Amino acid sequence: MTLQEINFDGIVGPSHNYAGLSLGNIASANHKGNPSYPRTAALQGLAKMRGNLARLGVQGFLLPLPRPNNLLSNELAYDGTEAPALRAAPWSASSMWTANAATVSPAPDTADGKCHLTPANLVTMLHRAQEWPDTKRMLDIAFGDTDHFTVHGPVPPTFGDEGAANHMRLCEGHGTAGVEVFVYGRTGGQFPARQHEQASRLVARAHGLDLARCVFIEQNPAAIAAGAFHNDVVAVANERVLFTHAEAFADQQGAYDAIRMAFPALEVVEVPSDAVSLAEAIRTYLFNAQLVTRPNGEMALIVPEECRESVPVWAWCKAMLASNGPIRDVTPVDVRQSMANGGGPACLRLRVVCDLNTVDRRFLLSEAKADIIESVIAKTWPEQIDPSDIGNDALVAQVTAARAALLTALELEILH
Ligand code: SUG
Repeated sequence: MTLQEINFDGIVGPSHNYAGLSLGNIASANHKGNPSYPRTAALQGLAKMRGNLARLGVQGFLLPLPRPNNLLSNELAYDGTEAPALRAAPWSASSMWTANAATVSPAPDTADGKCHLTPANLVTMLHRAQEWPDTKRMLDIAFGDTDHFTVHGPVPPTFGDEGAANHMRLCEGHGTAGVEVFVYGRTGGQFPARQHEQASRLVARAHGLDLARCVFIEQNPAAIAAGAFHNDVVAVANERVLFTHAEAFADQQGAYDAIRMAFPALEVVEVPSDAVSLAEAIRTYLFNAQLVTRPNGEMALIVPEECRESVPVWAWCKAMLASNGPIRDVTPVDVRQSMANGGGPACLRLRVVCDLNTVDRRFLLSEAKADIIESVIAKTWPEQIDPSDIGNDALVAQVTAARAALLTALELEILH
Protein backbone atom coordinates (compact mmCIF):
# COMPACT_ATOMS: atom_id res chain seq x y z
CA MET A 1 0.00 0.00 0.00
CA THR A 2 1.34 3.39 -1.00
CA LEU A 3 -0.76 6.09 0.54
CA GLN A 4 -0.76 9.46 -1.14
CA GLU A 5 -2.97 12.52 -1.28
CA ILE A 6 -5.26 12.66 -4.29
CA ASN A 7 -7.28 15.79 -5.05
CA PHE A 8 -10.73 15.06 -6.49
CA ASP A 9 -11.90 18.23 -8.21
CA GLY A 10 -15.53 18.82 -9.04
CA ILE A 11 -16.16 19.25 -12.76
CA VAL A 12 -18.23 22.44 -13.08
CA GLY A 13 -21.72 21.42 -14.21
CA PRO A 14 -23.48 22.79 -17.32
CA SER A 15 -26.11 24.64 -15.25
CA HIS A 16 -23.56 26.87 -13.44
CA ASN A 17 -25.31 30.17 -12.73
CA TYR A 18 -25.40 33.17 -10.41
CA ALA A 19 -28.63 33.18 -8.40
CA GLY A 20 -27.19 34.59 -5.17
CA LEU A 21 -28.42 31.66 -3.15
CA SER A 22 -25.88 31.62 -0.31
CA LEU A 23 -26.58 34.03 2.54
CA GLY A 24 -23.26 35.04 4.12
CA ASN A 25 -21.27 34.30 0.94
CA ILE A 26 -20.33 37.77 -0.24
CA ALA A 27 -19.17 36.80 -3.74
CA SER A 28 -22.44 34.91 -4.38
CA ALA A 29 -24.47 37.94 -3.24
CA ASN A 30 -22.37 40.38 -5.29
CA HIS A 31 -22.80 38.41 -8.52
CA LYS A 32 -26.48 37.63 -8.14
CA GLY A 33 -28.28 38.11 -11.44
CA ASN A 34 -25.14 38.24 -13.59
CA PRO A 35 -24.89 36.07 -16.69
CA SER A 36 -22.73 32.99 -16.09
CA TYR A 37 -20.42 31.19 -18.51
CA PRO A 38 -20.63 27.45 -17.76
CA ARG A 39 -18.31 26.41 -20.60
CA THR A 40 -15.59 28.83 -19.53
CA ALA A 41 -16.16 27.85 -15.89
CA ALA A 42 -15.70 24.14 -16.59
CA LEU A 43 -12.63 24.77 -18.76
CA GLN A 44 -11.08 26.92 -16.04
CA GLY A 45 -11.59 24.07 -13.59
CA LEU A 46 -10.15 21.56 -16.01
CA ALA A 47 -7.08 23.74 -16.59
CA LYS A 48 -6.50 23.79 -12.84
CA MET A 49 -6.74 19.99 -12.79
CA ARG A 50 -4.27 19.68 -15.66
CA GLY A 51 -1.83 21.98 -13.85
CA ASN A 52 -2.03 19.90 -10.68
CA LEU A 53 -1.73 16.64 -12.62
CA ALA A 54 1.55 17.97 -14.04
CA ARG A 55 2.67 19.33 -10.66
CA LEU A 56 1.70 16.40 -8.46
CA GLY A 57 1.51 13.43 -10.81
CA VAL A 58 -2.01 12.47 -9.74
CA GLN A 59 -5.47 14.02 -10.00
CA GLY A 60 -9.02 12.77 -9.54
CA PHE A 61 -12.42 14.28 -10.30
CA LEU A 62 -16.08 13.99 -9.37
CA LEU A 63 -18.96 14.45 -11.79
CA PRO A 64 -21.63 17.16 -11.81
CA LEU A 65 -24.87 16.03 -10.17
CA PRO A 66 -28.15 15.78 -12.16
CA ARG A 67 -29.55 19.28 -12.67
CA PRO A 68 -32.21 20.53 -12.72
CA ASN A 69 -33.04 18.23 -9.86
CA ASN A 70 -36.62 17.18 -10.58
CA LEU A 71 -36.96 15.61 -7.18
CA LEU A 72 -36.40 18.96 -5.49
CA SER A 73 -38.60 20.77 -8.03
CA ASN A 74 -41.40 18.37 -7.15
CA GLU A 75 -40.84 18.81 -3.44
CA LEU A 76 -41.07 22.57 -3.92
CA ALA A 77 -44.33 22.07 -5.87
CA TYR A 78 -42.62 23.76 -8.80
CA ASP A 79 -45.29 25.49 -10.90
CA GLY A 80 -43.42 28.40 -12.45
CA THR A 81 -44.77 30.99 -10.02
CA GLU A 82 -42.39 30.57 -7.11
CA ALA A 83 -39.77 33.04 -5.91
CA PRO A 84 -36.62 33.19 -8.07
CA ALA A 85 -34.48 31.64 -5.33
CA LEU A 86 -36.78 28.60 -5.15
CA ARG A 87 -36.81 28.32 -8.92
CA ALA A 88 -33.00 28.45 -9.04
CA ALA A 89 -32.23 25.99 -6.22
CA PRO A 90 -32.79 22.79 -8.26
CA TRP A 91 -30.47 24.25 -10.93
CA SER A 92 -27.48 25.00 -8.77
CA ALA A 93 -24.18 23.54 -9.94
CA SER A 94 -22.87 23.85 -6.36
CA SER A 95 -21.60 20.26 -6.27
CA MET A 96 -18.52 21.62 -8.12
CA TRP A 97 -17.22 22.61 -4.66
CA THR A 98 -16.20 19.12 -3.63
CA ALA A 99 -14.51 20.36 -0.44
CA ASN A 100 -18.13 20.25 0.74
CA ALA A 101 -18.83 16.77 -0.60
CA ALA A 102 -17.60 14.88 2.45
CA THR A 103 -15.26 14.73 5.43
CA VAL A 104 -12.45 12.26 4.86
CA SER A 105 -10.38 10.48 7.52
CA PRO A 106 -7.52 8.55 5.96
CA ALA A 107 -6.72 4.98 7.01
CA PRO A 108 -3.78 5.80 9.33
CA ASP A 109 -6.11 7.88 11.54
CA THR A 110 -8.93 5.38 12.01
CA ALA A 111 -9.46 2.45 14.39
CA ASP A 112 -10.17 -0.10 11.64
CA GLY A 113 -7.42 1.07 9.29
CA LYS A 114 -9.86 2.02 6.51
CA CYS A 115 -10.37 5.42 4.95
CA HIS A 116 -13.72 6.80 6.15
CA LEU A 117 -15.88 9.28 4.26
CA THR A 118 -19.03 11.02 5.50
CA PRO A 119 -21.01 12.94 2.87
CA ALA A 120 -21.87 16.41 4.16
CA ASN A 121 -25.59 17.02 4.73
CA LEU A 122 -25.18 20.74 3.82
CA VAL A 123 -28.54 21.42 5.45
CA THR A 124 -28.08 25.15 5.99
CA MET A 125 -28.67 26.04 2.33
CA LEU A 126 -31.57 24.57 0.37
CA HIS A 127 -29.64 24.41 -2.91
CA ARG A 128 -26.82 22.52 -1.20
CA ALA A 129 -28.96 20.24 0.97
CA GLN A 130 -30.09 18.44 -2.20
CA GLU A 131 -26.53 17.28 -2.97
CA TRP A 132 -25.75 14.50 -0.54
CA PRO A 133 -27.84 11.56 -1.89
CA ASP A 134 -26.27 11.88 -5.36
CA THR A 135 -22.87 12.64 -3.89
CA LYS A 136 -23.06 9.51 -1.77
CA ARG A 137 -24.07 7.47 -4.80
CA MET A 138 -20.93 8.66 -6.57
CA LEU A 139 -18.64 8.18 -3.54
CA ASP A 140 -20.02 4.65 -3.16
CA ILE A 141 -18.71 3.92 -6.66
CA ALA A 142 -15.44 5.87 -6.62
CA PHE A 143 -14.53 4.45 -3.21
CA GLY A 144 -16.43 1.18 -3.54
CA ASP A 145 -13.48 -0.98 -2.47
CA THR A 146 -14.89 -1.84 0.95
CA ASP A 147 -11.64 -3.46 2.09
CA HIS A 148 -10.16 0.01 2.07
CA PHE A 149 -13.03 2.51 2.33
CA THR A 150 -16.20 3.03 4.36
CA VAL A 151 -18.69 5.56 3.03
CA HIS A 152 -21.12 6.53 5.79
CA GLY A 153 -24.52 8.18 5.61
CA PRO A 154 -24.68 11.90 6.47
CA VAL A 155 -25.06 13.09 10.06
CA PRO A 156 -28.67 13.82 11.14
CA PRO A 157 -30.05 17.06 9.66
CA THR A 158 -30.36 18.69 13.09
CA PHE A 159 -26.63 19.30 12.89
CA GLY A 160 -25.31 21.18 9.88
CA ASP A 161 -22.26 19.57 8.32
CA GLU A 162 -20.23 21.17 5.51
CA GLY A 163 -17.60 18.46 5.10
CA ALA A 164 -13.90 18.96 4.50
CA ALA A 165 -14.26 22.76 4.25
CA ASN A 166 -14.33 22.82 8.06
CA HIS A 167 -11.76 20.07 8.61
CA MET A 168 -7.96 20.09 8.50
CA ARG A 169 -5.37 17.39 9.03
CA LEU A 170 -1.86 17.76 10.42
CA CYS A 171 0.68 14.98 9.99
CA GLU A 172 4.38 14.31 9.40
CA GLY A 173 3.56 12.90 5.97
CA HIS A 174 0.21 12.16 4.33
CA GLY A 175 0.62 8.41 4.81
CA THR A 176 1.30 8.62 8.56
CA ALA A 177 -1.18 9.03 11.42
CA GLY A 178 -2.52 12.55 11.62
CA VAL A 179 -4.28 14.90 13.98
CA GLU A 180 -7.66 15.96 12.66
CA VAL A 181 -8.87 19.48 13.38
CA PHE A 182 -12.60 20.19 13.22
CA VAL A 183 -13.66 23.83 13.07
CA TYR A 184 -17.26 24.72 13.92
CA GLY A 185 -19.27 27.91 14.16
CA ARG A 186 -21.76 29.14 16.74
CA THR A 187 -25.12 30.50 15.66
CA GLY A 188 -26.32 33.94 16.68
CA GLY A 189 -24.46 36.16 14.24
CA GLN A 190 -25.73 38.04 11.22
CA PHE A 191 -24.94 35.11 8.90
CA PRO A 192 -25.55 31.39 9.42
CA ALA A 193 -22.84 29.31 11.09
CA ARG A 194 -23.01 26.30 8.81
CA GLN A 195 -20.88 23.78 10.69
CA HIS A 196 -22.36 22.55 13.96
CA GLU A 197 -19.98 21.36 16.68
CA GLN A 198 -22.01 18.20 17.22
CA ALA A 199 -21.81 17.34 13.53
CA SER A 200 -18.01 17.49 13.77
CA ARG A 201 -17.96 15.35 16.91
CA LEU A 202 -20.34 12.84 15.36
CA VAL A 203 -18.16 12.48 12.26
CA ALA A 204 -15.05 11.96 14.42
CA ARG A 205 -16.79 9.18 16.37
CA ALA A 206 -18.27 7.53 13.27
CA HIS A 207 -14.83 7.50 11.62
CA GLY A 208 -13.30 5.75 14.65
CA LEU A 209 -10.78 8.52 15.33
CA ASP A 210 -8.70 8.57 18.48
CA LEU A 211 -10.20 11.54 20.34
CA ALA A 212 -6.76 12.35 21.79
CA ARG A 213 -5.75 13.09 18.20
CA CYS A 214 -8.77 15.29 17.41
CA VAL A 215 -9.06 18.99 18.08
CA PHE A 216 -12.36 20.88 18.01
CA ILE A 217 -12.03 24.64 17.66
CA GLU A 218 -14.43 27.49 17.11
CA GLN A 219 -14.42 29.73 14.07
CA ASN A 220 -14.07 33.42 14.81
CA PRO A 221 -17.63 34.86 14.73
CA ALA A 222 -16.10 38.04 13.26
CA ALA A 223 -14.71 35.97 10.36
CA ILE A 224 -18.17 34.48 9.66
CA ALA A 225 -19.65 37.99 9.83
CA ALA A 226 -17.00 39.19 7.35
CA GLY A 227 -17.95 36.46 4.86
CA ALA A 228 -15.89 33.41 5.89
CA PHE A 229 -18.87 31.05 5.69
CA HIS A 230 -16.46 28.09 5.73
CA ASN A 231 -13.22 27.86 7.70
CA ASP A 232 -11.31 27.07 4.51
CA VAL A 233 -11.81 30.70 3.49
CA VAL A 234 -9.39 31.75 6.27
CA ALA A 235 -7.14 28.74 6.96
CA VAL A 236 -5.64 25.67 5.26
CA ALA A 237 -3.30 22.94 6.54
CA ASN A 238 -0.88 20.54 4.92
CA GLU A 239 1.43 18.10 6.69
CA ARG A 240 3.06 20.08 9.57
CA VAL A 241 1.94 23.49 8.33
CA LEU A 242 -1.11 25.51 9.30
CA PHE A 243 -1.46 28.54 7.00
CA THR A 244 -3.95 30.87 8.60
CA HIS A 245 -5.19 34.40 8.93
CA ALA A 246 -4.60 35.88 12.39
CA GLU A 247 -8.36 36.28 12.90
CA ALA A 248 -9.53 32.84 11.77
CA PHE A 249 -10.42 31.35 15.16
CA ALA A 250 -12.47 32.56 18.12
CA ASP A 251 -9.40 32.10 20.36
CA GLN A 252 -6.43 32.21 18.01
CA GLN A 253 -3.67 31.44 20.53
CA GLY A 254 -5.88 28.86 22.26
CA ALA A 255 -6.39 27.14 18.89
CA TYR A 256 -2.63 26.96 18.24
CA ASP A 257 -2.04 25.65 21.78
CA ALA A 258 -4.73 22.96 21.44
CA ILE A 259 -3.39 21.79 18.08
CA ARG A 260 0.20 21.85 19.35
CA MET A 261 -0.77 19.74 22.36
CA ALA A 262 -1.96 16.99 20.00
CA PHE A 263 0.64 17.69 17.31
CA PRO A 264 3.84 19.20 18.77
CA ALA A 265 5.54 19.54 15.34
CA LEU A 266 2.98 22.17 14.23
CA GLU A 267 4.42 25.04 12.16
CA VAL A 268 2.10 28.04 11.96
CA VAL A 269 2.36 30.43 9.03
CA GLU A 270 0.15 33.29 10.21
CA VAL A 271 -0.80 36.30 8.12
CA PRO A 272 -1.29 39.31 10.41
CA SER A 273 -4.26 41.61 9.92
CA ASP A 274 -2.05 44.63 9.32
CA ALA A 275 -0.48 42.87 6.32
CA VAL A 276 -3.74 41.48 4.89
CA SER A 277 -7.05 42.52 6.45
CA LEU A 278 -9.75 39.92 6.99
CA ALA A 279 -11.83 41.67 4.29
CA GLU A 280 -8.97 41.49 1.75
CA ALA A 281 -8.26 37.85 2.63
CA ILE A 282 -11.92 37.03 1.98
CA ARG A 283 -12.07 39.10 -1.20
CA THR A 284 -8.98 37.45 -2.70
CA TYR A 285 -9.38 33.97 -1.13
CA LEU A 286 -5.67 33.81 -0.23
CA PHE A 287 -6.40 31.00 2.24
CA ASN A 288 -8.74 29.11 -0.08
CA ALA A 289 -5.55 27.91 -1.65
CA GLN A 290 -4.39 24.39 -2.27
CA LEU A 291 -1.40 23.86 -0.01
CA VAL A 292 0.27 20.85 -1.60
CA THR A 293 3.46 18.84 -1.22
CA ARG A 294 5.21 18.30 -4.51
CA PRO A 295 6.95 15.02 -5.33
CA ASN A 296 10.29 16.69 -4.42
CA GLY A 297 8.94 17.30 -0.89
CA GLU A 298 8.52 21.09 -1.25
CA MET A 299 5.26 22.81 -0.43
CA ALA A 300 3.45 24.98 -2.94
CA LEU A 301 0.43 27.21 -2.57
CA ILE A 302 -2.03 27.27 -5.49
CA VAL A 303 -3.89 30.57 -5.11
CA PRO A 304 -6.59 32.35 -7.13
CA GLU A 305 -5.40 34.93 -9.71
CA GLU A 306 -7.18 37.52 -7.57
CA CYS A 307 -4.28 37.21 -5.08
CA ARG A 308 -1.72 38.35 -7.65
CA GLU A 309 -3.89 41.39 -8.42
CA SER A 310 -4.07 42.48 -4.78
CA VAL A 311 -1.20 44.75 -3.75
CA PRO A 312 -1.16 43.71 -0.06
CA VAL A 313 -1.73 40.00 -0.71
CA TRP A 314 0.94 39.74 -3.39
CA ALA A 315 3.40 41.75 -1.30
CA TRP A 316 2.82 39.38 1.58
CA CYS A 317 3.29 36.33 -0.68
CA LYS A 318 6.60 37.72 -1.99
CA ALA A 319 7.82 38.48 1.52
CA MET A 320 6.79 35.00 2.65
CA LEU A 321 8.77 33.38 -0.19
CA ALA A 322 11.82 35.52 0.62
CA SER A 323 11.66 34.49 4.28
CA ASN A 324 12.57 30.88 3.51
CA GLY A 325 9.60 29.41 5.35
CA PRO A 326 8.04 26.01 4.64
CA ILE A 327 6.00 27.25 1.62
CA ARG A 328 8.42 27.49 -1.30
CA ASP A 329 6.20 28.47 -4.21
CA VAL A 330 3.01 30.44 -4.92
CA THR A 331 1.18 29.71 -8.19
CA PRO A 332 -1.93 31.64 -9.25
CA VAL A 333 -4.72 29.89 -11.18
CA ASP A 334 -7.71 31.39 -12.96
CA VAL A 335 -10.98 30.02 -11.54
CA ARG A 336 -12.87 33.31 -11.79
CA GLN A 337 -16.24 31.80 -12.73
CA SER A 338 -16.18 29.71 -9.55
CA MET A 339 -14.75 32.57 -7.48
CA ALA A 340 -17.72 34.75 -8.43
CA ASN A 341 -19.91 32.28 -6.51
CA GLY A 342 -17.49 32.12 -3.56
CA GLY A 343 -15.52 29.03 -4.55
CA GLY A 344 -11.72 29.18 -4.83
CA PRO A 345 -9.11 26.55 -5.75
CA ALA A 346 -9.50 24.74 -2.40
CA CYS A 347 -13.31 24.66 -2.55
CA LEU A 348 -13.07 22.89 -5.87
CA ARG A 349 -11.24 19.86 -4.51
CA LEU A 350 -11.75 17.01 -2.03
CA ARG A 351 -8.53 15.60 -0.59
CA VAL A 352 -8.41 11.85 -0.14
CA VAL A 353 -5.32 10.09 1.20
CA CYS A 354 -5.35 6.53 -0.09
CA ASP A 355 -3.64 4.04 -2.38
CA LEU A 356 -4.26 5.00 -6.00
CA ASN A 357 -4.97 1.37 -6.87
CA THR A 358 -7.94 1.20 -4.51
CA VAL A 359 -9.85 4.00 -6.30
CA ASP A 360 -12.24 3.31 -9.20
CA ARG A 361 -10.04 4.36 -12.12
CA ARG A 362 -12.93 6.05 -13.92
CA PHE A 363 -12.54 8.92 -11.43
CA LEU A 364 -8.82 9.40 -12.07
CA LEU A 365 -7.55 11.95 -14.57
CA SER A 366 -4.88 11.46 -17.22
CA GLU A 367 -3.93 13.88 -19.97
CA ALA A 368 -5.85 11.73 -22.47
CA LYS A 369 -8.94 11.75 -20.28
CA ALA A 370 -8.65 15.51 -19.78
CA ASP A 371 -8.74 15.84 -23.58
CA ILE A 372 -11.95 13.79 -23.70
CA ILE A 373 -13.59 15.83 -20.95
CA GLU A 374 -12.50 19.06 -22.59
CA SER A 375 -13.98 18.12 -25.92
CA VAL A 376 -17.35 17.17 -24.35
CA ILE A 377 -17.44 20.47 -22.44
CA ALA A 378 -16.49 22.47 -25.53
CA LYS A 379 -19.23 20.79 -27.59
CA THR A 380 -22.10 20.56 -25.12
CA TRP A 381 -21.80 22.99 -22.16
CA PRO A 382 -23.89 26.17 -22.56
CA GLU A 383 -21.73 29.15 -23.37
CA GLN A 384 -23.84 31.56 -21.33
CA ILE A 385 -26.79 31.38 -18.94
CA ASP A 386 -28.81 34.48 -18.11
CA PRO A 387 -30.92 34.38 -14.93
CA SER A 388 -34.08 34.56 -17.05
CA ASP A 389 -33.05 31.29 -18.80
CA ILE A 390 -33.37 29.32 -15.55
CA GLY A 391 -36.34 26.97 -15.87
CA ASN A 392 -36.78 27.19 -19.63
CA ASP A 393 -37.30 23.95 -21.54
CA ALA A 394 -34.54 24.46 -24.08
CA LEU A 395 -32.02 24.92 -21.31
CA VAL A 396 -33.33 21.86 -19.45
CA ALA A 397 -32.73 19.83 -22.60
CA GLN A 398 -29.26 21.29 -23.16
CA VAL A 399 -27.88 20.81 -19.64
CA THR A 400 -29.37 17.32 -19.36
CA ALA A 401 -27.83 16.26 -22.67
CA ALA A 402 -24.49 17.83 -21.77
CA ARG A 403 -24.18 15.87 -18.54
CA ALA A 404 -25.32 12.68 -20.25
CA ALA A 405 -22.62 13.13 -22.92
CA LEU A 406 -19.97 13.43 -20.22
CA LEU A 407 -21.18 10.32 -18.37
CA THR A 408 -21.08 8.35 -21.61
CA ALA A 409 -17.60 9.59 -22.50
CA LEU A 410 -16.33 8.55 -19.06
CA GLU A 411 -18.16 5.19 -19.01
CA LEU A 412 -20.13 6.32 -15.99
CA GLU A 413 -23.66 5.95 -17.39
CA ILE A 414 -24.48 4.22 -14.10
CA LEU A 415 -24.79 7.74 -12.63
CA HIS A 416 -27.62 8.72 -14.98
O1 SUG B 1 -21.75 26.94 -0.37
N1 SUG B 1 -21.53 28.91 -3.26
C1 SUG B 1 -20.94 27.92 -2.38
C2 SUG B 1 -19.45 28.10 -2.31
C3 SUG B 1 -18.79 26.95 -1.60
C4 SUG B 1 -17.37 27.20 -1.32
N2 SUG B 1 -16.78 26.06 -0.71
C5 SUG B 1 -15.82 26.09 0.24
N3 SUG B 1 -15.52 27.20 0.86
N4 SUG B 1 -15.26 25.00 0.56
C6 SUG B 1 -21.57 28.00 -1.00
O2 SUG B 1 -21.87 29.12 -0.54
C7 SUG B 1 -23.36 29.91 -4.49
C8 SUG B 1 -24.51 29.42 -5.32
C9 SUG B 1 -25.40 30.50 -5.85
O3 SUG B 1 -25.45 31.58 -5.27
O4 SUG B 1 -26.05 30.22 -6.84
C10 SUG B 1 -22.81 28.78 -3.65
O5 SUG B 1 -23.51 27.87 -3.33
